[in-house]
Amino acid sequence: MADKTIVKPDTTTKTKTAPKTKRPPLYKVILLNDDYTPREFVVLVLKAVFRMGEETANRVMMTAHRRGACVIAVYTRDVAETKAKEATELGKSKGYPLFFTTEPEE
Ligand code: TYC
Repeated sequence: MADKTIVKPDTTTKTKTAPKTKRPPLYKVILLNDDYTPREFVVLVLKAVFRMGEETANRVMMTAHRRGACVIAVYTRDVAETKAKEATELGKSKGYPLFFTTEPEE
């Protein structure tokens, strides 16, 4: 006798997980104002460590000078911390209290 079993198509849904291209969390490097570091020196450090042009470096320095702090750039944690440390060390080597800090981006 012929097999009359009805085979229903499999209609179960499979949830496809989109392949995740994970981006690493980013960290802001922040320049803090102080009363002692010469403006020209801050500009020099911004150009050397953060590869800014004269104009951008000047604008960033003046923003920190007027407002107390200025976000400079965002990088992966490692790069942000290394650059902040490097820039702070440059000031320290000249006896200036120039300070760069890092903070995770929301
Ligand atoms: N406020 C400093 C001055 O008047 C200049 C300065 C600007 C220092 C920005 C730090 O992040 C800074 N000499």
